[in-house]
Amino acid sequence: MSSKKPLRVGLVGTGFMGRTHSNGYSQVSHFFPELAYTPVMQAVCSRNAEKVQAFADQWGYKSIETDWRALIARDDIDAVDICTPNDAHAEIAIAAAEAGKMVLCEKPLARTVAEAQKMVDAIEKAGVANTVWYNYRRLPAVSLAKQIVDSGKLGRIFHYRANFLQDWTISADLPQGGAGLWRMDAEAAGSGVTGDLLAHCIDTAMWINGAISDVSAVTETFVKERLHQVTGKVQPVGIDDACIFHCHFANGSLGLFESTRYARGHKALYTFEINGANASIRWDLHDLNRLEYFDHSDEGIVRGWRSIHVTDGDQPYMNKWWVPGLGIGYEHSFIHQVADFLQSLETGGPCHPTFRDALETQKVCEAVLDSASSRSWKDTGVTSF
Ligand code: 4PW
Repeated sequence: MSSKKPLRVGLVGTGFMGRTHSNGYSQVSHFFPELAYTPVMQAVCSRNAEKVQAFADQWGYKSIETDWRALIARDDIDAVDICTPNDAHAEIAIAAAEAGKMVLCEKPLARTVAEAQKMVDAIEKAGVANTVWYNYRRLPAVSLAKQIVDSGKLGRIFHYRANFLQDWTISADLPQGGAGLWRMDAEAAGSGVTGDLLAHCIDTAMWINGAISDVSAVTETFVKERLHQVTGKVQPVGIDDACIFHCHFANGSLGLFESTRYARGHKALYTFEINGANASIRWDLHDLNRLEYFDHSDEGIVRGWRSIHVTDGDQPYMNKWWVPGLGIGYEHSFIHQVADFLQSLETGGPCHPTFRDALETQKVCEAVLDSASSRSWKDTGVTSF
């Protein structure tokens, strides 16, 4: 019998993110044994009983539900974890908060700022623990980038640039909507690459470099009509296939962001680079344990880009894993988020990004889309982060 306090989790959604979160719950106590809480995979919920049972069997959930309302009504669930398509986030999160459950929500928090604001209001009124799964913050090399910037080593920051490039929607034969393709459907997703991919870049950027004040954007939808899997009709495509924006950060630096699902050859290339007066940093998801660092104060004969293999025990999260030199992967960012959430229950502090933090990211996303449609600069309304 474990002496740990149980956190009984009810997961809603059994797709790609349902798997990453379930892996996080399964692994966390093996690698963070000092935590007072341990997740208990109490129930998983999805509409199809056969599929959800198979998921429960595969991942070790104790029970299933086919209606999220029934899951929320259970008194043996402490935390509801939302891994559904984006159009269900608000309704489930608000109902869960009103029922006094802790809420963990996949990114982006919502489809719009209005929806996100209602979620924040419900969460804060209920006073329940909450977090949003902007997982890339918790890769050791990305955390180290923040640590280095916070230390002041870069000096005044001039530039922040980020890309998130994919190529999976180039075929005009790819349908939109329905299972596996809800990201292609504006009604379900809220937006295309802006909410799906740039939201990650914006969260990381504001975490490391502070608030984004105003934006100027261009978006494009390269394939204008696609078969909709649910209606069976060929319908206009409402999502942005690509988005490029530039911006001012509140600290005076300039930002440049690009995301597309039409960059042939790129599957999930998330990169960022930060240039300061004294030093620069760059990172690439395809080599996620490595942080590149250039320090102008290095002695001239050895000055150049250093390639830091972020596997040392002194570096963020790494003392939890193997021995120096051995890397970890994408899935570990979710394990770290579970660990940090459990830790926050112990300390009573927030687990960032909270719903309120994610609302600020949503404001930037919405300003980006408004800027592109109005062809004008837009203030984000974000003043601090
Ligand atoms: O959240 C994003 C997803 O919707 C992910 O980080 C990468 O892009 C992988 O899948 C999509």
